[in-house]
Amino acid sequence: MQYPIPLIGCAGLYILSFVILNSLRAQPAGFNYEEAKVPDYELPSVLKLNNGTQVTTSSQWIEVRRSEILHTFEREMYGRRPGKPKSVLHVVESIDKSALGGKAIRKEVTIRLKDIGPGFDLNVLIYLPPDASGEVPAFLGYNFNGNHTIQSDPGITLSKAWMRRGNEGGNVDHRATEAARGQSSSRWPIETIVGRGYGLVTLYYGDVESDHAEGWKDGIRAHIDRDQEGVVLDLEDWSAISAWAWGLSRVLDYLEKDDHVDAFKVSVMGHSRLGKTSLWAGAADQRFAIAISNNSGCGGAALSRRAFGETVARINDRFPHWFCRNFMKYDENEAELPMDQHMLIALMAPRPVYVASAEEDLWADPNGEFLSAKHASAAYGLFGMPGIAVEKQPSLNESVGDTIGYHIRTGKHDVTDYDWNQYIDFADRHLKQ
Ligand code: GTR
Repeated sequence: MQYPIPLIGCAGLYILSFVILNSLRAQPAGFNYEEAKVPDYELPSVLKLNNGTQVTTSSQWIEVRRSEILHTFEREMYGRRPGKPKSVLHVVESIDKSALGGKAIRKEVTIRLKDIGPGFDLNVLIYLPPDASGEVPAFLGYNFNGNHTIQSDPGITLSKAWMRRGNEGGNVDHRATEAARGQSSSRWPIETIVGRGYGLVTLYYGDVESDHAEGWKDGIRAHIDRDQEGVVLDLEDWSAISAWAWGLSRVLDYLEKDDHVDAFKVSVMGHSRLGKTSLWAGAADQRFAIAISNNSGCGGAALSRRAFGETVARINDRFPHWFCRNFMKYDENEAELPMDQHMLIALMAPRPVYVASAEEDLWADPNGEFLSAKHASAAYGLFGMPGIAVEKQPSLNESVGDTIGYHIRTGKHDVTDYDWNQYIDFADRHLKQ
């Protein structure tokens, strides 16, 4: 059968404009996407103390250099954070031992932050292997659109929180409806995760702070005014990313008490802005065994000085709430940063860390993510560990590295089964010996 020509024309045009629009959205115009146009830059040294002394031993790292770098990131980029809240209630809301047709145990837990404000709850969803009798290692990561989106399991409580997506993905007027169930399931291969002996722990990042410039008003930043040392913490001394990272630590507090999860073997994982969050969570809280950054890009794994794809000025302009006030000093001024993102990755040392890129995700600067991982390796050397152990970015769909893992896969900015399979293999290597 032949289609009438005008119909092909319209459909063709529609598809073409859809493809162009999508790629424009993924790779905004007016930014650098060419390696040859990366400016010359010099990275601050991971191994040089602020007073210029060279760090040569692991004890210098543990006792001095690590906290110097951590404080620099706190002061200049992500901000400080509060300590552990005093009054917290953990309520196990439900356990279903035959979830997903008997393939997993599902558990829902409320973490009620009582000293923060009435009804301030973190709603945690946990899947465990069906035969889990003792404690299992687990992946912990925020979801973007509510727990109910990670699987079309009708037993998951539908989130009542404000959603970033207004009228798409099953939301109406920024609130979830039944139609939102399972909308993000391609990013959460639960059966694979539990099938390989891991738990999956997730919660909606908007439970801690909604992701927009005024989100702090209903989030924890409106309620806490002291950092962990008891020093005054103004709103812009910290940031949404620090608040979200702090929330992950509160989930880990709960996991320390959960009989089914081994809290010494929790890998904190996140995609994109939540990958920036997982790296900062792992840096700030050394209880996390592994940190995993999936396509985290600018403000995450990618080196800021390369100004490839998204830049410091652009991220601060579009997302002024993600970083603390001081970070704005570096708009179009990356050379003045006293640190760069390789030092964020180095803050995991000697714990394992995994950085993943995607070929089409130029906005996130895949090579800048790789170079960060590579330059962080110096800190691992102090412990006699090889870090990434390769000089050049590997070919597509090849996972490399030792204590620092890395891959660049084909495809776009997303989380895929390929990514998860690498994370599970990496966790097997480091947590299951
Ligand atoms: C983009 C932002 C990136 C990345 C991404 C995401 O708009 O420019 O830094 O974090 O959002 O989180 O999906």
